[in-house]
Amino acid sequence: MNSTVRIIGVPMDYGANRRGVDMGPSAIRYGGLGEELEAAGIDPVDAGDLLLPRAEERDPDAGQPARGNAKFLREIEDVCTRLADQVAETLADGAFPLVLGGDHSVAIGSMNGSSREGDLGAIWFDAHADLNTPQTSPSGNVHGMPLGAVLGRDVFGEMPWAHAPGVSEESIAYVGLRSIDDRERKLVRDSEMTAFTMADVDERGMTAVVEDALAVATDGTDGVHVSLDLDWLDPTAAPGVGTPVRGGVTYREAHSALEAVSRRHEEDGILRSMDVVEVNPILDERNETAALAAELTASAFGKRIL
Ligand code: 6HN
Ligand code: MN
Ligand code: MN
Ligand code: MN
Repeated sequence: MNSTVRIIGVPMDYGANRRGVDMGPSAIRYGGLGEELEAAGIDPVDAGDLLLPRAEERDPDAGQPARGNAKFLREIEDVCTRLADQVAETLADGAFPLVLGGDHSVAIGSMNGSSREGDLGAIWFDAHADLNTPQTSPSGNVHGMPLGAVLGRDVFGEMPWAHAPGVSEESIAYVGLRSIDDRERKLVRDSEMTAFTMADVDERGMTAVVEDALAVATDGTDGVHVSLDLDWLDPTAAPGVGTPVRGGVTYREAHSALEAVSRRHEEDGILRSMDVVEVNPILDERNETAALAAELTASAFGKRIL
């Protein structure tokens, strides 16, 4: 990794159904992010956190789209618009934007900012598909919609802050998928995205799957966004998340996945931006999920055992 890494914290929980992920940025820093990145040979610059109102002070229904259900959409628009500007500014300064969530709706802002000046591929390390829209969501929680948003599906197509024209389906690869809503299943199947489920990881091994995912995300794009949702891991390794799903990635598999990303980046500088999301310190055990988030980030930036 050659460029400076700029850490941008987004203490946002509007998109999740539980309070707590708003403390993620602090917990990941406290979990050793700075030290871990230094061990990877990176000198991070911390830009601090975006300032945002507490969820209790806001009306979740105030920004509802005329069609569909998406709680706190007005607040999420405000935060993601500011985040997208910061991410774009970071890239313009020649630095690497590392965004700490917050719930997964922060990825709407990261990806919009990161795709302003070129086509962006993405690797989605997550138990979930996050492809809902206000029309399809069973929960109304926007953290289940970031890919639906950047792809401009349904009402998101009318929201320029959400739809990122530089992101297209064929450049997105899921890794480790295992929890998909009934309506979402058809959406994933009918899409042009590449989905590597946990069954693919079982069969082929993590490294091979990630290398294929990288091939998808780099083909015809100018850079790759890595979105790391900590519920991608098995709850035994990462208990501090709001939507845990059994049968997830192990501690070692997770490291090997992000090491594969960094190997590819060392070859041809593919990484453009990253977010680390859904750490919930209230549900965590002695901050271990936050510390793991810090470790995995360092793996992505080239930290090795030896
Ligand atoms: N996440 N598919 C469910 C929903 O409510 O749309 C769960 C989404 C979880 C999202 O963990 O980022
Ligand atoms: Mn997610
Ligand atoms: Mn998830
Ligand atoms: Mn589009």
